[in-house]
Amino acid sequence: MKKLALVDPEAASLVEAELYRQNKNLELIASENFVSEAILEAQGSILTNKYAEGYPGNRYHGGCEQIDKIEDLAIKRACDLFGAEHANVQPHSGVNANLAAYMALLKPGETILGMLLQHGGHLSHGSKASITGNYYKGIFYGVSPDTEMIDYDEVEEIAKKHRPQLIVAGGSAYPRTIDFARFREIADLVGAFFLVDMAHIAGLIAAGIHPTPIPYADVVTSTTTKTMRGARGGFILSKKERAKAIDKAVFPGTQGGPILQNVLAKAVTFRLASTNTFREYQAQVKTNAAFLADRLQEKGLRLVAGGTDNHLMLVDLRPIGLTGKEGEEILESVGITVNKNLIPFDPNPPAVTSGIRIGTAAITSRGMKEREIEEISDIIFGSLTKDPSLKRDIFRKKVYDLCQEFPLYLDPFEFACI
Ligand code: DSN
Repeated sequence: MKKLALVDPEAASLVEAELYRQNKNLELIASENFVSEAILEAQGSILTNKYAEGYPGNRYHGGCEQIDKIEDLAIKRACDLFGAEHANVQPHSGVNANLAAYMALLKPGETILGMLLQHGGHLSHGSKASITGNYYKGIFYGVSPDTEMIDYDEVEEIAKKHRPQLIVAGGSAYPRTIDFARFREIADLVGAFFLVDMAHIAGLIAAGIHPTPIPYADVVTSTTTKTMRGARGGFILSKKERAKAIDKAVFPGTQGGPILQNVLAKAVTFRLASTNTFREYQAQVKTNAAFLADRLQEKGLRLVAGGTDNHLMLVDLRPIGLTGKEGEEILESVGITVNKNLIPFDPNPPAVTSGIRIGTAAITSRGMKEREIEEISDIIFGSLTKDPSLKRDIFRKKVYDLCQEFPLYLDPFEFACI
């Protein structure tokens, strides 16, 4: 940041302040993580100077010799890591990856059967609030009111009734394992394509800790952030037969030139994700999530779907008389960052909600394990009350001390990612 501080001290001081915030707070937002310094370096590299519309060997700009090698490297590493036949590493984000995949598979106005946003799905799976629900017709499945898990028989019933052209699995707040094989059977029954958006669980899948969707899905979309702990951006995996349509739908269909510094950072992300260190890290993410879920339940908090199989959990705050918004604000006041989140059958609107979503990917990157999780569960449970006599500064100090013990970005070679 030395150059930035010289050229634009105001901007540099905001980055410094954000680094301080990241360092001194416990990050429990399930979609966030701390990337290695290698990723930061790649994303800040001189590749930002280049335009390269098109694909390796077939560009609309000159001077792409090195760029082609970099994109080929990212593609090969993505295919090797996930066992896919084709990868497109150009989508600027997960939503862009989904948009391009829909464009490759569907005609405007055709029907997408996705998971209800309120039950753990994602805006880009056909919600009316997103272009995906306006350009295509979104219909939805949810979770069972009894188990709060996906009811596959209900998915089958809805699919048979509405005959969608595409079924989407995956989401942003579903704590249980997804049965991709069953989804494939349902898609085959009604002649639909099957797409898996694995953005949240991609790291677990890369490490072999969550079943892979690759043998079952026509197309798999993802980001390289979240559990992947890498570049800001998206990617699409598919069988060879869909490669041409997917590539055309990304460029020129929905994007212009790729963000090449991020393509480079994606290549680095896939390399890091193929190491034993990464597999151990993912195992600890899952262990930490299960441990935290158990501790919170032992203390009496209600978890949606009874717990977690992955990196995230949803806590229903209604039994302790709080809304999700209040829970998020209270935890923020003691230095814990989470997000308010709708829970299945939530009576509150999205700006209020009845739940909070908690994930363990970021704190595990800092090196925290069961001992720290035990303390974090005490802090969360102890803070979550409206009682004005509560001494929040005591919890704030505990969070601060924990963060001091696991500093961020002080020594690139010590930081747990390499
Ligand atoms: N949907 C956002 C989240 O999970 O936080 C990002 O994909």
